[in-house]
Amino acid sequence: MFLQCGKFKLALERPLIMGVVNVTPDSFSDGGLFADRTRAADQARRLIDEGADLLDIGGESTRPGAAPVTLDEERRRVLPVLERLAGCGVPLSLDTRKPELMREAIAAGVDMVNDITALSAPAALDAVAGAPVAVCLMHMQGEPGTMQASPRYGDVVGEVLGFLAARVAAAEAAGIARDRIVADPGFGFGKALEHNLALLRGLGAFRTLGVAVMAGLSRKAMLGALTGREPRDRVHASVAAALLAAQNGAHIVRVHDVAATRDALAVWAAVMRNA
Ligand code: HH2
Repeated sequence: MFLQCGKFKLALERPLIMGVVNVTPDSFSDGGLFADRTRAADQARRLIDEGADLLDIGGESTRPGAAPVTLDEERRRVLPVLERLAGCGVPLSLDTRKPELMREAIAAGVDMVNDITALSAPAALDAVAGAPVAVCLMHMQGEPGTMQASPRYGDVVGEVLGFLAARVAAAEAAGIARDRIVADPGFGFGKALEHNLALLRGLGAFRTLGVAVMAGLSRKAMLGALTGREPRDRVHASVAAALLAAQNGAHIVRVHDVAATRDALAVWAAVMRNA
């Protein structure tokens, strides 16, 4: 199995590491650290040195309670960073829900569009369908501003899976082949701790979608709830969560701490090879 990702064709035989670079003043885990474009590009290169297989660049924080940013502001944050990273050797993903910015980033050479609203904005499918970019379709219940107020599910795995199956079908109908699609249950996006744990436990079910599966647990509030630690001190918990995600079927793990995740996955992969 492989993922067609712009200029790259990624083999999905071992879990891939997506390194996160937030070009934002307010992201929950690293807000403000890389808001400056030079710092963001330096951080991206550091993550590549640490072993990132791909990078996800974001210009809008979607942490619970975050306020939306305007198109102009988001563009001003991410496009110069994408330009600086052109030819960096790994695929570049843009984390955005704005179709106009998707088009501009594709024109600037981005390899993947990661959308927390699963390309549900009018014109989003059209914006990405004609280019060879990969797309990540993520599940979210509600909106970032209010999503953690009272998330409710009967059967969380079944409901998230049903939503993603419908979005994969919509993407295919728009002309996006399965080998370009990634599905992500959206840990922490309108989910209480028990929902996140059920999704991590049941991640294997998402393989039935027949597309690459991504999991993003890095430094999230659920790990704070389990350890009592602040976001920057959740590295160990994040590595454990990434390992469990890989064990349970994730093809791609989206993380802030690439070096630590890389080491843990190297041990896991060696054990699995000889199992
Ligand atoms: N999580 C965040 C943002 N984008 N995209 C996908 N596909 N999956 C995720 O789990 C996911 C995501 C939130 O993390 P982060 O980017 O570090 O924080 P913020 O939204 O505050 O910038």
